[in-house]
Amino acid sequence: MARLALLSTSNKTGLIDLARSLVEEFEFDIISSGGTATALKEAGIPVTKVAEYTGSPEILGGRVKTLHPRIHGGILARRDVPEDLADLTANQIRAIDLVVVNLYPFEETISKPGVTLADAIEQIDIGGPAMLRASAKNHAHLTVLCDPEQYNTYLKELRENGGEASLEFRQRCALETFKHTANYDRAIATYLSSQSAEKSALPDQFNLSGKELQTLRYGENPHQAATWYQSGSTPTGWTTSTILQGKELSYNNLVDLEAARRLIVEFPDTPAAAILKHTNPCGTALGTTISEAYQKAFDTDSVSAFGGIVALNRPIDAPTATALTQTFLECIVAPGCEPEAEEIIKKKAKVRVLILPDLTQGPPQTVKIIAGGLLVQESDNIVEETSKWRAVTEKQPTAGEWEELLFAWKVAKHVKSNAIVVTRDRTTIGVGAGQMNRVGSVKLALEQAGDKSKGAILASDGFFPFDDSVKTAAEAGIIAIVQPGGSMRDRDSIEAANQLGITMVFTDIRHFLH
Ligand code: 93A
Repeated sequence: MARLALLSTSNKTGLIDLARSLVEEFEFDIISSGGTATALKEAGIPVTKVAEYTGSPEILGGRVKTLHPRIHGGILARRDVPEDLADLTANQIRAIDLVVVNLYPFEETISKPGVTLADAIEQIDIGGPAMLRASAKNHAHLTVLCDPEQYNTYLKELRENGGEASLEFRQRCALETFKHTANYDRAIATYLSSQSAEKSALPDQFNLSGKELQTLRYGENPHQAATWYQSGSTPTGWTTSTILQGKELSYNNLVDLEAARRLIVEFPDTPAAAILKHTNPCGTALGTTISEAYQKAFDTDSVSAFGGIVALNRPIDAPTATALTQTFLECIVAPGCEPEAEEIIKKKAKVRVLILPDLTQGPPQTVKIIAGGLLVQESDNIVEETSKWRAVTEKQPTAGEWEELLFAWKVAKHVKSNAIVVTRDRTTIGVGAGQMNRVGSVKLALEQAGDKSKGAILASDGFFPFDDSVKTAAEAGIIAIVQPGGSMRDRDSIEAANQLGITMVFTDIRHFLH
């Protein structure tokens, strides 16, 4: 007996060609729900209506079309279980070999302006997902297709395998199908929760849309598989970026790019450049032009800049492009790129260049996963205001020093704790990151700054537990310090600063970053 295919599709794209091949090339019989059967008949393809096959008419205005034991029995029967086969025979049910369903267009419907709740509810497909899930469950015995894009691959599979779809192929289709029905239900749940006063516990950004943006080559290390998903229902942030050129983006690239983006948006009013390695800035600077800012950032630590991630808050112009091509970089992100600059960077074909027109679009929350839970916190988006800071030493900062302190403080916020940043002329000259004791980070930052630390400014993301950091800073010639304050021994640090002629400011806010 010929094999049986069940076709029930809302989106009729590719339907006729598929059905014609099924009938003419592979000798399938076809059964279809009302609208699909009509479309096939009009194209001259032999088809039996589901209602004729089951003997039950479509009822409730189409709400019940395929929900029938002759359909679901034909899908779910295990062909290697005699009792199942006996049930089929006893109930005059034919085993179904192929199920092709695509669902009522729920998401399209709710995206239309003025859609009512009643319209949306009518577009919740019940029979379609039931057939898809049943078929995917029984993929050991049949093939399920849920998207017109799969039709040609399926026909190719039959042609290459003597008219049969391999188990591996059927497994892949089953997986696709469960992802598809899961997304479909998620879209319904998201929509309904948006309609009710009771919002879902997790914000929309934690709803993986299920849209795989990219299978990444690997994760943090080559033995870790990784995928980039879109979060939330609409594309935002990096999902909206354009890739101008370069090698494929990696997991680490994306993590670094995000850290770079967060840092660079601290400086909206002035051309600014940051170079990051392993999410820490090895150079950050402001300039009168973007190329000046980049050069200053690069000069902070030209050794670490090798293989770095660069973020610029102004479009790349020709002079900046020329400077960028002088060293090996992994990635560059900017809000734009002038055509001349594009030509220059092309010479370094491997460097990834991303255009992100709106660098400020960041997640409102961040998340960490721990065993058995998610830790969700607000992003560290506090607006820094020097007017709220307290100068706690006899020496008070000059107007210029206030600005420099603010610059250093904003950079320190984006350095892994314990973070110490030494700056002058709105340029980092030393960065101490991720040390387990604060004075260790102070020493690292000052060592990097070398002679340039004389007359420079130092920022600390957390308070000084002892006066040792102040003393070490003074020895190196630091003239002003910004730190949160709040230690039991603040007095010791303030006294040391007074004795050593250093200015110190408390922000009363700390910026741990782990
Ligand atoms: O209203 S339903 O949930 N009830 C059903 O029994 C049913 N069976 C198939 N929707 C149902 N379908 C869906 O109808 C399919 O998922 C497909 O989207 C659509 C195809 O209908 P037609 O063949 O009449 O165009």
